[in-house]
Amino acid sequence: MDTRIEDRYPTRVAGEAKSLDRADPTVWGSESDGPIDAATLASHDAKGYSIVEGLLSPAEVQTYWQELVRLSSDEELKADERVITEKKFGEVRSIFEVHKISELISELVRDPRVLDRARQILGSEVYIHQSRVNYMPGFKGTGFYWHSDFETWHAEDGMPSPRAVSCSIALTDNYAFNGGLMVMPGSQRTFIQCVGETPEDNYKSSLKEQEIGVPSEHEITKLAAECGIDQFTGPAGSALWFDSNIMHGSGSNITPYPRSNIFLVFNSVENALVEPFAAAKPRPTFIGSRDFTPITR
Ligand code: 6CS
Ligand code: FE
Repeated sequence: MDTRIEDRYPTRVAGEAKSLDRADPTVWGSESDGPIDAATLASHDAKGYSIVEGLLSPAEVQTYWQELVRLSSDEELKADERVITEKKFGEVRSIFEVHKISELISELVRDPRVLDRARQILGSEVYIHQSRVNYMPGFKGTGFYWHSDFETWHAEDGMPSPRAVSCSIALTDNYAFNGGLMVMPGSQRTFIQCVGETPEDNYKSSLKEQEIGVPSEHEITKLAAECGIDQFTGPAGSALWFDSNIMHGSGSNITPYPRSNIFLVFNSVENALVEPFAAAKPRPTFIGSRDFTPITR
């Protein structure tokens, strides 16, 4: 662990897990810093998430959906370590570093509708910490248990503060019944410590089913009582912006309707990764990028 950086969010503890107050803002920028209006910015600051209806047009959705189908049926790509398959049935579950694999998605990262919002929320220049497509296929897509992304990114990638934001763009209609993402509004203001040392190469199993870096049922119950649970549903093309530390999860999908989303994770260039705070070595760069060059158009 890099001794020069104070660990303000200790986690993967041995004893009893505690919940800590967040020592950082949720929104760093202001209304004049980008396209998000004051009311939406204030709501994002309070709830830790905000929704943009129709971020992509129906025509764009069609183009990106075809790209996702192309990627998931690329037999050569399936052998790539960046492709994670479902534990039980082997369907493609996620494709990481998709902004480097797909020219189309690398353009989306630079699109002002996306890049300018990320810069405004984080109040600085930004770079991509992680990008992925989560397919959540029909019938066999398994969900993601409750977790804070930042808890993992802090422990295993060395992200100092929760000054990162995810943009989840729906490429299929997101319903309550096909694995729509659930979030606990306001939970980003509390850092829930997790119990248990990080195993060697934890990512090789955690990206299929996370067991370490998962809060206790007691903590989740407390947080749900305080914050409640909202669910992101909406037509393809809508986008959910959510704070790196918001408690979230999704159920499995037994319906015929896939819930396929592109996730772009922006980190502030002021929050560059250091050594992991609770792991022996950093995860591979396709999961936690160590190229902090700001994105420019
Ligand atoms: O470990 C990670 O970085 C990934 N795991 C989850 C469950 N969400 C964030 C990210 O994709
Ligand atoms: Fe997550």
